[in-house]
Amino acid sequence: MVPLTDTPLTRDGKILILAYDHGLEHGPSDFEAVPETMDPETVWDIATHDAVTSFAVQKGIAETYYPSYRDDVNLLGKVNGTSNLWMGEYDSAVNWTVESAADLGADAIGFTLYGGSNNEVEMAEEFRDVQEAARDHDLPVVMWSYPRGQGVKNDTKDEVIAYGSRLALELGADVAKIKYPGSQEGMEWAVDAAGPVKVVMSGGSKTDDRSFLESVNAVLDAGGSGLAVGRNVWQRENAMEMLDALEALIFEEASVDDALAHLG
Ligand code: FBP
Repeated sequence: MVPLTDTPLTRDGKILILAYDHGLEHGPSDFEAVPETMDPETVWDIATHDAVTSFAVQKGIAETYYPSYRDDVNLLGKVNGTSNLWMGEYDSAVNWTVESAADLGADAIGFTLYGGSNNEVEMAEEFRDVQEAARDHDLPVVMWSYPRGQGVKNDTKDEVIAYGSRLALELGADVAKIKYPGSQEGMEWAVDAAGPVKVVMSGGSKTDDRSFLESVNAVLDAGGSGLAVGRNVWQRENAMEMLDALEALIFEEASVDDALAHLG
């Protein structure tokens, strides 16, 4: 494993990844809630908040904007992804090489693995190549570990989510990004299953302030290392205030009520 304390991916051992690959994964409708977020610069500006330990984007958004933000943002190069227009079994095209991301200055690499998909074998082989190339560049690897597809009847079951975090350990990731199982117990199982791999919760669709912060708090109480979040930050008009709240909760051990006080 890459010692994460020596990388920009963590702050005091905790992680807050801001994700903005939704234009590829979901399409431009995700930007309707706050139309300014269609312009990547709006979200790059949000990513300069101190709470954000790295910003996860695809190659095109990285190549176009990272040169203007390299002093203020740590880049997590998300090297695979698929559009919502794809209607086949779950899969994710490798759109970017680790070498190219490293040349641009990436601080970490991100990769989606759909365990249980009929494409799992090919995806695991692609992950092997990405992970080994990342090791050559001393870059930590974050696995978006989402068991999905024909082999998975219920992707929200605790056992399935813990299997996802275990896959990250087995295959050599440094951080596992998993869906929140819905309870602290479920999250504890997923954290245990990952061993020394740090586990972060995937933000999910936008919810109300308290429910969102309570789920983040449950993740931290379960031994999770933080959050990888997109819509629950930049689909809010007060994205910077939400990051103030998350900074208090994740890095300053504030209570949910104290964190909520940052929201106007
Ligand atoms: P959110 O916090 O908005 O859920 O973003 C996290 C993320 O993993 C993104 O990186 C990705 O685009 C999206 O969720 C994929 O979500 P799903 O596959 O569930 O549609």
